[in-house]
Amino acid sequence: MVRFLHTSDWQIGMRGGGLGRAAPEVRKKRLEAVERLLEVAAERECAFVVAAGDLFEHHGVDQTQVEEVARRIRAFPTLDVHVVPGNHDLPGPGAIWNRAALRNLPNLRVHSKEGPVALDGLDVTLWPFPVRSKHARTDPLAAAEVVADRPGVHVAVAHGHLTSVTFGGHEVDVKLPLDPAHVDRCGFDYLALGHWHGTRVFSAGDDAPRIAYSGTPEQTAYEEVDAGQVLVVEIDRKGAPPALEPVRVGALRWADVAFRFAGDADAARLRRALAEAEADVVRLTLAGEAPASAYAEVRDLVEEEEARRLDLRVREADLRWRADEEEASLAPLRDASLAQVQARLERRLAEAEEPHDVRVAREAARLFAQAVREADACD
Ligand SMILES: [Mn+2]
Repeated sequence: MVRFLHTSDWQIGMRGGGLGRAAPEVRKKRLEAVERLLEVAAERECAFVVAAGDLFEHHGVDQTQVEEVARRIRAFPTLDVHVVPGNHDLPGPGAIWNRAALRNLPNLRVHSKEGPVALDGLDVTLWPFPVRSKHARTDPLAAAEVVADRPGVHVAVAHGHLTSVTFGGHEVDVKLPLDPAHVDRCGFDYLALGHWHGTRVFSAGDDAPRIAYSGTPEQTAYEEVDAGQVLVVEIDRKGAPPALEPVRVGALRWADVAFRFAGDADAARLRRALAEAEADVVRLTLAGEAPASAYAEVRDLVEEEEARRLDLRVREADLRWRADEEEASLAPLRDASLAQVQARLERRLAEAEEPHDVRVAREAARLFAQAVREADACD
């Protein structure tokens, strides 16, 4: 029996990642997830770790981050980490893998060439298929040898898109085809994949779960499903169906909250919906037609949420604020200069398109109307 841990896509060293002020914390969480996955491997007595590419975002990753990764791998000296580079961390001159901090790690083995790797003391052969070019359009598995009649467990490791599955628009410019049919053709016991960030398991011809994406250990985007995990893989003997156990190692919780304004008490309903979203990073999509009278409460609520979450994104392109007669508009004003200001504010509101501009224009109109009413009351 052999048990090992399958991981990929650590994505260490992201630049902005579209996360704004949350970026430093997300970077820290990714390093912690690496530590946690190594702990899981040790606790489950995994014989080794396979890491199927994109462990680093790019070759220019900050030296501190690289050393933080190296320090964590070094802390588990009896656990060999077998890396097969992906499209973000290609091998070659100038590659991140050439940094001394990584090169000097005795238990980190970077496989930048194809060809069998027999693992010492184990009845296991690894078949790495590193990415050589981001633009590769040929399937490296097509040239893979048949191992069906060779003794021992054979584990292939690759990075790219399974040609049998359509996932959506992720990295559409990157063509890294992998045909799962080669698993049957060659007789691999397991194909460990990287590139997709959610855990996905596929059956081979014998209905056994022999093909899988482990997913990223720490979720990196809202679109990812079942991210934040690693796979503990157990194979009894050559040809036996692998047993796969997803283990959560990610710390950050992501949530997509969609809210449609539909009537009275909307602000209270929105408050409840947000309270129910137990997440560190929230994307709030507001849609529908909201009464202008709810504007201040919704704005306050969004500010509270921004303060209490690691990150909050508000999308409101499909949200319309219904002009509230008493709040935002006024009867025609007798004072010529006030009427001029009023006309300008209304024009600005009518012309605003960007959500931010609409918000500013609405707030200005509301404050103006309030000021005029207050002045009237004093007269
Ligand atoms: Mn990739």
